Amino acid sequence: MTIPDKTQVLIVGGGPAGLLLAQLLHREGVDTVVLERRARDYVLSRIRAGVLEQGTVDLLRRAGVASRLDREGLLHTGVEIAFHDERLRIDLDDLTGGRSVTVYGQTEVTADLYAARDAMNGVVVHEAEDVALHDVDGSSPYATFRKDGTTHRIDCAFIAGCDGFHGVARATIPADILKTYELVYPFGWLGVLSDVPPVHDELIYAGHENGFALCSMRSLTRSRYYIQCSLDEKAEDWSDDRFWAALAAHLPRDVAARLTTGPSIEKSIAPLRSFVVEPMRHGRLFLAGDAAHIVPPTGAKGLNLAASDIHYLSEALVAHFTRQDDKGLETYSARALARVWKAERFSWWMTTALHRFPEKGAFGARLQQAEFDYLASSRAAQQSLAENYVGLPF
Ligand code: RFL
Ligand code: PHB
Repeated sequence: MTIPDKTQVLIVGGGPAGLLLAQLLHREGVDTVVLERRARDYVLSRIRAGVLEQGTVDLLRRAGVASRLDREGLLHTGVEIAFHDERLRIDLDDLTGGRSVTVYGQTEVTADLYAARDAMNGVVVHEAEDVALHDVDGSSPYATFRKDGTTHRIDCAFIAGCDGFHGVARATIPADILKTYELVYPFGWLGVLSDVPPVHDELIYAGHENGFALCSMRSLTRSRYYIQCSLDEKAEDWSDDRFWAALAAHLPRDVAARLTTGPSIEKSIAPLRSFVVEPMRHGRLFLAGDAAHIVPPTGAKGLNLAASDIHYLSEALVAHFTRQDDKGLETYSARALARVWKAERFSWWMTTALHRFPEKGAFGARLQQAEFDYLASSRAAQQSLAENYVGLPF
């Protein structure tokens, strides 16, 4: 692969946000180069999100990368919320007038996007080290990086910072321009992937006095489970037996009784955080996805927000290159943030309603019970949950 010395849009980060942007721009004749810090195999083996909003599925279809998703994705027309031993089905289809979500792993979305990138002979520079962005607020931005010991420079018209929470793009924006909003939760999620049939045919988000648990899946034979854990836990300290016993102790008894256990394929701990930076644009640098915002995973919004950012950004860049229309670029940050903050609110609300917060005491626990009872008794409350869970329009 030869590394070009210029491109129209330089994309930092070869995760789902970066590759989806590359794909959408390619279809409109806009040239891109993707710089990714990690090796391709590493990127393709990361286990993350599992739930796609309908808007994300539609966008992946428009991008021409949904044929496997359409064959293998599991359509879910409902989701369960449990509290202690009580269970409540939220009928997404009925409450939202026919909308639903699709269970299809982020790992698969990323693999499909890489296959599309290969098919277009698109450049992804893997193991790009020390990526640095220059003159982003001038008229001729460029990136420098090292690959196999050689330093490269790529000039471009715009840079898309799709390099996740720990990336370099956000750090390029001067601190006095960027405003950061952050809430760190005093716990994490311990997740396990296992080739056992899921305990239920829909997801179960379970609030419990022992802590939150989530029963999710990747297919009818592969389960993904999470339990709330303290931040000083280490995944290595959790044997499979210890995990299955803890999971059963976080679920309604009738669900726990039906659990099928087996060896884990992957086990990891993720901290929970709410985080937003404003604005999402500085000069010719545009942030998208986890580079600009993080949600706790409770509402399944992270990947879906990355997708809606990329929808706005791709439209704006295409308008610039094909019609010399810069309105979309000028309004990108405000449009994206309007949707981001609603997803932040929803993810914070689901996290707060269902996790164990010992520091909130007996009053906090009663409020959580009241929250669940209200949800169980009010179609309006269920409708609010459902419309957010299937995803607000973009
Ligand atoms: P990514 O996926 O982090 O990709 C960023 C890429 O940039 C690269 N990079 C760099 N490249 C070059 N130079 C540098 N200096 C670089 N620094 C970093 C990285 O190697 C990486 O390849 O961000 P992106 O594309 O914005 O995508 C966001 C999503 O990955 C994320 O929001 C979701 O995974 C969040 N999430 C979920 N989202 C959902 O919508 N539904 C879910 O069900 C859901 N479940 C989850 C989740 C995230 C989780 N974890 C582990 C944080 C469950 C979990 C457990
Ligand atoms: C997952 O399957 O990994 C998953 C599903 C729903 C969430 C978070 C993670 O809210």
